[in-house]
Amino acid sequence: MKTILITGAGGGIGTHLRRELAGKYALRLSDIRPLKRLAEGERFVAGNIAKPGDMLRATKGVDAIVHLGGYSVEGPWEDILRANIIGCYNVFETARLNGVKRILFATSNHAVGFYRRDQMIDHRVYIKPDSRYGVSKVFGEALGSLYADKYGMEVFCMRIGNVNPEPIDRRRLSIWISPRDMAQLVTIGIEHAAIRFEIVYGVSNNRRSWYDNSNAARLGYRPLDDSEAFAAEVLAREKPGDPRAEVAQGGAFVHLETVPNPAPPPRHKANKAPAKRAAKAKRKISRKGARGKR
Ligand code: 15L
Repeated sequence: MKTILITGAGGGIGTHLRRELAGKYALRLSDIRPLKRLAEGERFVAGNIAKPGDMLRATKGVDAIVHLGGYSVEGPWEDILRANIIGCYNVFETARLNGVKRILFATSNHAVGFYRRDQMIDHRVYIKPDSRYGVSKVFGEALGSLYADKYGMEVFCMRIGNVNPEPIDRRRLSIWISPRDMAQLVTIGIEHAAIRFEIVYGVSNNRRSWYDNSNAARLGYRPLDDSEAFAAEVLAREKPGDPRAEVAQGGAFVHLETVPNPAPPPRHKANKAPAKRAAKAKRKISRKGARGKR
């Protein structure tokens, strides 16, 4: 049985994959936060992707890596730099040092989110990131390309839409991927014999899709689900959004500076300073206020 390392295994996609891939692979789960309640066939390795030493330990002796770890939405540059640029580099570089050939990289629809919704795009279009987050995903794709060409690694980049048991809004009707379709795509990424460097879209067989996912189909991907089954319900509760977001495939990522992160990483030390300064200033003001009252 192959041993597969999943980075960021505690996040939403990791949690679905653990369930879907159980029994097929020995799963080595890595995350910055401890994972409790491991199932049979799972092993936890604590690891911060921003620390090369942690990743050197985590990637040792595995057959493939599913790299999900990182900052998963638009947010502060320092966080994205640390998790998605430095962290991504650490994963590829330590995999190379440990002789792990195959990496499945969780890139995102936000690498091309500035394409319009009325455009059909395939895996060969020029990148059009919609956010700093999207730029970081493009970095990972470029790094994968370099490691494939220069070091002979086998890199499978999945531009994932939104993994969820059900699509949650109009935009996600076009980019939704069910957990079982996600697991099918990941299995292809692990098992396909002829992968050198590939970009595929991580989406189900959605009627409303704006992706030509023929590269995934060529590799054998046959998604079982279609968001259309949920469309009436989703559209009935949809409220009009910002017009810029409504036009772009990436939605609100094209105009927001931060998108709420469902699983925020611990704050970096450098980012604590402004918060500390703000707290100090607040204490000073309240002391002044108290003095003023006397
Ligand atoms: C992503 O890339 C994010 O990781 C995920 O949290 C969602 O925001 C998703 O895109 C999306 O576009 O819905």
